[in-house]
Amino acid sequence: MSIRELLEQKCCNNLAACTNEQLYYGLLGIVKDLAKEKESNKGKKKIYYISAEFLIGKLLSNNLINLGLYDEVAEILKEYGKDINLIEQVEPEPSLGNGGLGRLAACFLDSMATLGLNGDGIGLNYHFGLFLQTFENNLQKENKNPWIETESWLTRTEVTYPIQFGGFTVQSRMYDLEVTGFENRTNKLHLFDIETVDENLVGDGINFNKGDIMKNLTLFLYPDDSDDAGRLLRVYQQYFMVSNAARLILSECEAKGCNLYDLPDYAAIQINDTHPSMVIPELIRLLMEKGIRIQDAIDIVSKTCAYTNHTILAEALEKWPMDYLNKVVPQLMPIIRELDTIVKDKFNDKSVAIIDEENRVHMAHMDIHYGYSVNGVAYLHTEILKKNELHNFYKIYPEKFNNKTNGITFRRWLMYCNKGLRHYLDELIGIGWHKDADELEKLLTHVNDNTVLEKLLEIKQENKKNLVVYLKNTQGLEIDENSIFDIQIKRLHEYKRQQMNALYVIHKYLEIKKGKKPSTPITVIFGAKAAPAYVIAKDIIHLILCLQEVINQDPEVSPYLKVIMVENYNVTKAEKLIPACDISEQISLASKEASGTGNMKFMLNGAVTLGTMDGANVEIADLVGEDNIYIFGESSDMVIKHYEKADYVSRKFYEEEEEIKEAVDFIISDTLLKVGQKENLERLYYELLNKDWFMTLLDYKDYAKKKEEAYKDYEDRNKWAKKMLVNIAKAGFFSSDRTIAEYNKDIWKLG
Ligand code: 26Q
Repeated sequence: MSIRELLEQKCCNNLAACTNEQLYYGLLGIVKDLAKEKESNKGKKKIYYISAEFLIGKLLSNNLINLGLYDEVAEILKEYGKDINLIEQVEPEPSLGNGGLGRLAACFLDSMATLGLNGDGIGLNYHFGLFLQTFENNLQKENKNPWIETESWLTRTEVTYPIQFGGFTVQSRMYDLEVTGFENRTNKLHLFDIETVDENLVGDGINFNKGDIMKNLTLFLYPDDSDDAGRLLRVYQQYFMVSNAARLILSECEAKGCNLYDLPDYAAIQINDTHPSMVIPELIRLLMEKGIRIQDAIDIVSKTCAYTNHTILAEALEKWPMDYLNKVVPQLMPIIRELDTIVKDKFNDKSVAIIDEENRVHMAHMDIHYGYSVNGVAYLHTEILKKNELHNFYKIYPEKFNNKTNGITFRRWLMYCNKGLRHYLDELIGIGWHKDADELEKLLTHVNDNTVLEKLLEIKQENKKNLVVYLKNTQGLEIDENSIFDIQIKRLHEYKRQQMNALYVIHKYLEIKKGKKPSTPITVIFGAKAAPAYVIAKDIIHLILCLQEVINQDPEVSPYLKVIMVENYNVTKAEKLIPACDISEQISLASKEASGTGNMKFMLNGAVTLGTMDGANVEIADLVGEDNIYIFGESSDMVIKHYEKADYVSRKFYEEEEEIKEAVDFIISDTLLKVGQKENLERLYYELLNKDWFMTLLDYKDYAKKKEEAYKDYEDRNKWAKKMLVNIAKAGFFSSDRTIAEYNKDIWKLG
């Protein structure tokens, strides 16, 4: 049946009379069926990517593109006066992740299917995912964020397992999502759930009774924060995820006739950060239940599991108290103790123990000892792991350590979100880059071609116009399409230093007030969610919202400078912001951002990076060369030394630099206190002055200088367009197809 006939059959007979809802749900059904037709479970060995987060974003358009149907469907709908852009608005966004790590997992699934690899994802079916953010009185408010509807991309399966916790058992159920590859096979994302979850448990905002596991196990994605409340629930979630995963993996392998001693020939398990680490003892336990001796079970599992590290922030490296584990998973304790004893017998080094002197279980340590591969996510990050954070492990197992620089799927982050650029590239350099991202380099032959440069500027302008309309419609914000769009969108964290960007905004505001006006107007755009319990992060959001109110409403200033805080920043909003960006802010304190992936998305869409030598910025700088990036700030080596010597004193910078003092003082000025809360602003002020753990004031001056340089260069449109072109041309390296090909070649080794 043709797509047109399918649409008529599934949506309503007269397409012109269909509502966008009818069209969306009709398309959902059609696409699900077509995706399933390409399902394949071929191949002896399978890679299982286990992750607590899969930030997949909306799926309709993405699946249409991957199935090669997007243009055809859009065209048919247009004939009937329907706009696919409005139809896709009907789809709720599943926010099953916090940020980078979750979005990376989603890009990886896309690339595995695109490369034709036999690889599935395994995770949890959170009913509300990450909270929905609203702003009230210039403060962040959290609300629940439902996404599961009667008709959705999820398919209920008949797979269920009894999962045992200390004192009670729950019955799981597996739901599947189709993962379409670009012009290739369909893989699956398996999300586990329980049927007793009670969505009515949620009261005001996102508060709920954390004690009733039967009712709340998969209610929420537990947010990335460091408070103690709910940590126990997180352990329940993690064990539930990995026990289901382990059972599924063993049953699939056995169904293929695998002798369990040969498990590593049938399965590779990638542990995405430490959240799924309990899969190691759980697999050992299940193998022992099947009659395999513990030493053999350990040996089998150690050849099957591989671990990816995504952070060097100590507070994010999971260490679970034995008390927690004794309560939640008593059946794992003898195994974890045995794994620890083997390590302690072998190595006389406390720093590599699994169970430490405070009776906490170090999940990463278990992964490194009992996995066959350990990887970081960008060159610098892996080097820091080897030289500093995990040095003692590197000395023991140098052969296990490897780097896999992150990547992004170009289907979503260029072909879909920037159709203007996509079509122009197709015209100019052909469509080879769709399958081989390195072909983007063909653009370089046009670097001195003014027609091409003009066209790139034109596409960017069009994207900026679209964003202006979008922000007007969604948040009632007025911005000047001819201003510089300077954008920082990512989770709110002190190490990412949104506060440094805000200090510059204050500086600029004060300058304009004094009569020094920028020759090109500037729009500084932020988008960020703060973990609900992360006090200072929420104070930084408060500061930005107060600045937005003061600056945008000041007629003296707003023609030259505007501040925008996008509400509820998520994948859908990123898809609109990134193509419209001129300057990409990647300003983390060097050594702290493992990789970053937003930086890659911006570059691919022709934004120029303003950043520190951190994470994958290092590789971006290397690829584009110093003329096409703005690098500032202290090096990671120096930063690490400052921490070692504990010699950074923020107050010194405040006292010695007038510009810094003025900006910091403004946080508690009458102007801001008029629109803001004293408590929040004062707390932030004192934090910057007395602690500033992520060294904002250290890098501020260099940051401001580089930013001014970028603003000035922007005015030479031709020169700027060349920078855009080089950034696009050199982005091929950051295709997640390249990353996944490397994982497969070095770690998974599927045929
Ligand atoms: C840990 C313990 C308790 C509660 C929450 C957590 C937790 C949750 C989420 C810890 C970390 C995360 C997420 C981390 C993350 O997103 N890391 C990012 O991973 C990206 C993909 O590799 C990198 O590009 C980013 O640099 C890194 O910050």
